[in-house]
Amino acid sequence: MRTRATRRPCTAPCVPPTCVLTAPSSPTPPALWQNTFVCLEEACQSGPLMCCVCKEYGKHQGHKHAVLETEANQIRASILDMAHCIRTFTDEVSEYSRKLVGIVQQIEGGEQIVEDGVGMAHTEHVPGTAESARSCVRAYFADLHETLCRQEEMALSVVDAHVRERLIWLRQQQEDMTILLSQVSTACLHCEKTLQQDDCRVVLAKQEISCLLETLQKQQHQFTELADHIQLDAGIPVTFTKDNRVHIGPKMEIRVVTLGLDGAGKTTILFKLKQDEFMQPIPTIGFNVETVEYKNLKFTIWDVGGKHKLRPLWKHYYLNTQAVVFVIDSCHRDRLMEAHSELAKLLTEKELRDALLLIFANKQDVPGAVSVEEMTELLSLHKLCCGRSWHIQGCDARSGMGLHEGLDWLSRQLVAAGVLDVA
Ligand code: G3D
Ligand code: MG
Repeated sequence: MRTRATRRPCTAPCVPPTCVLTAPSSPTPPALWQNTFVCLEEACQSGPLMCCVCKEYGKHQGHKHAVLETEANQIRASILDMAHCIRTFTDEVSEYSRKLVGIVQQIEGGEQIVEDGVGMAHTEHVPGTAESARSCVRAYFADLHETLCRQEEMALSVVDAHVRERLIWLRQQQEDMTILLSQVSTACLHCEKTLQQDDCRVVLAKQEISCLLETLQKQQHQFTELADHIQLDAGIPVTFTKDNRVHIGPKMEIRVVTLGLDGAGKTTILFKLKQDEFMQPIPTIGFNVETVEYKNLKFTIWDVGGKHKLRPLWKHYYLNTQAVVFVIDSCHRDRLMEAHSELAKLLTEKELRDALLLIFANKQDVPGAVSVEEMTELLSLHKLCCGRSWHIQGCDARSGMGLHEGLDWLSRQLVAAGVLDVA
């Protein structure tokens, strides 16, 4: 398909043709006889023509003057001198105006004549940049809409599966209770019958009755235990994660891995969060794992040993990890660069691409500890963590100062809406 020159209606202001200044070809008309001189006084420039009479007696008496023809020729020469500049200036303005017309056409788009394979010309609509930008916005939101619809379907299927399982369980319980009730009433009938019988028969039924009563007692015990453990509640607590997944249940489970150099305070943080009391940690050889419940979150925290030899093992804990807690010893300035290089390595790991990063600047209780601001600067954290969700929190693992603030940040990043209990 060949494209011919585009013809669109011109919407730009009309550009005047380039003016051409040339010296007059015909002789200049003669001046009126009395104006033979030109006054050169500054004050007379609004009416500079003078005649012989003015020069001798009139208002120009004693003023400097020049011959009219000479002065006029000088002015003509200076106009012609300017001609080149004026031509360039006019060309530049015209070129700029043409460009403006072109840009407006490119933004608005329009009709274009094209030739098809057999040489037939027809007009075709060429989209302008405005239309392309609108299409780009539409495509973006269509994509978003599609993703949201898919996420909504997935979330609904999670709710449906939860409801289905719950109803199956409840109906099973209903059936069990019906069976239990019928067993109890059969036993009651049997006991009632025995009560009506003569002494001999009552005595003969003793073993059977005690067996029956024992079974009933066992069943009652089992029922009480079950009833104590199960909360009969029609509520369906729903939580949304920031990536639009739905979680059903009072606590949302989050997998977190705690990393950092040996001695940074990882284990102390874990113990403090778990027991809310300081326990003297022993150097971690493998890992510690604890579940810490905080607000509507249930963190499964993996505390992995930070000694040099153990660091290659860190990667085994990355899978499905939603957050990394990186602990730095703020009072060990000479190990900051080592911490920086481990953190930098960590951030290149593919499996941790979407993981949140919470940095604990630990041991803030120690005098002379590096402050959060200084650490951010020293480790170039803005540059290092660019493009990911990260936060640095000062803390003191021994007293627990700052730990909950860190977990609060994690919870804010993970949960889009609090637990919405649909009761
Ligand atoms: P790790 O698990 O990262 O290797 P640990 O680190 O939790 O084993 O802690 C290493 C040492 O630092 C421990 O002291 C611990 O008590 C101490 N520590 C941890 N957090 C803090 C803190 O916030 N402030 C202070 N002052 N000390 C802290 P020991 O003496 O057992 O080596
Ligand atoms: Mg440890």
